Amino acid sequence: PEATAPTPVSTVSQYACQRRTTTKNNNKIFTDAFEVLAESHEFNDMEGPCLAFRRAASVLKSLPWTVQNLRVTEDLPCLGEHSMCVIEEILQHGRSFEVEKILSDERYQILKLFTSVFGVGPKTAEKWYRRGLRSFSDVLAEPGIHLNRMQQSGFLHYGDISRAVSKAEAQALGNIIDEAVRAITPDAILTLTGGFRRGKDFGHDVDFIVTTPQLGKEERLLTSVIDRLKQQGILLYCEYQASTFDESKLPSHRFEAMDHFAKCFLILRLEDSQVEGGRQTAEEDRRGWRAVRVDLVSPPVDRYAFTLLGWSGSRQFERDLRRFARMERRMLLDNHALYDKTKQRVRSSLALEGRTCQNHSPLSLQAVSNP
Ligand code: DCP
Ligand code: MG
Repeated sequence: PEATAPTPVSTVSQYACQRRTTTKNNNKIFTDAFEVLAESHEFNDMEGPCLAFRRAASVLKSLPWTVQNLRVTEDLPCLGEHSMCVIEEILQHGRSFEVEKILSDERYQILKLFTSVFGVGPKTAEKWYRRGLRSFSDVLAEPGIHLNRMQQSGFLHYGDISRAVSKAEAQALGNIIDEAVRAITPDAILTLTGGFRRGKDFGHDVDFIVTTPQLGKEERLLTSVIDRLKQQGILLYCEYQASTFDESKLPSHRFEAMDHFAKCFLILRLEDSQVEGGRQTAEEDRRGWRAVRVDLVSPPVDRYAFTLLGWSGSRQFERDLRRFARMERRMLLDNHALYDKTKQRVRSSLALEGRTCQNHSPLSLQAVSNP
């Protein structure tokens, strides 16, 4: 229920992992504005303000009520002066002029367009922009621009992979991957993770963890799965990264570092007929299939809990979980392990299973308790 009387704000934690958050966002008008501001700072390589706006958005997303006056926000954590000004503007005028200025800025628009291509990050987008390129056709016609394989398929499948993936499509992909892993190892473990595990209705990709109950047997699982998808003719793109996992290493301090497990970034061909209830297709889209982004990660089974925890997201939740571990528990957490600095030992995965392994069927789309 959209309560108007705020719950006591003093109970809202500064850590996303200590806030119960549903998929219903009661403050979208504010959080959309913060997302634009965060992105614009990201394009200007200003990490501090970028993270500050993302943190502010995350706090507002956790509120079971809509912010209706500035006073109630005064006691909320993570809302700085700048965020407050934006909220005030929106409360007064229904919109933020600062945000509108960014949205109409050419550089912002172009960088946003370029980074929407799979394989193009802010650095590449900025490089293209500085060369005077302003559209996809500019980029594709520019002599001397080398597109890597990922970017080439990003352009090739642009329309499909910029369209959101639905729950039904995620489920259909789950069935395809399930069949592939089980043909290779009947007792394989397959789990849907990422945004769909948090109960989101739509995602930009579908994330899965695949492993085997026998330690070490997971090493060749992913390459076998990839071979099989290739044989089936549904592998449109694949970037495979072999494992560089070293179990003697302590958890990393850095958040943005990716984990070291074997993983692959794929684009798969999904037939409409494989999606329950059929796929919603527009008049002009009668091919009978679409391209979808899929990520697979394959940890050794004894690191399964940490991988599941690390890939369930959201990004802010993960960032704050690590910050919470470090600041409040003197522990280091990453996707591989949890290290207790006080006792100077690595904790077993069991300590985390209460939250992560809720015993629901591996491919179920049932949401976890804290999105
Ligand atoms: N993740 C992370 N750090 C990264 C990349 C990912 O912690 N650098 C984690 C958090 C994400 C999860 O992995 O929630 C999956 O990544 P996605 O980018 O697929 O994000 P989501 O699945 O949450 O959202 P979307 O619906 O956009 O796919
Ligand atoms: Mg995802």
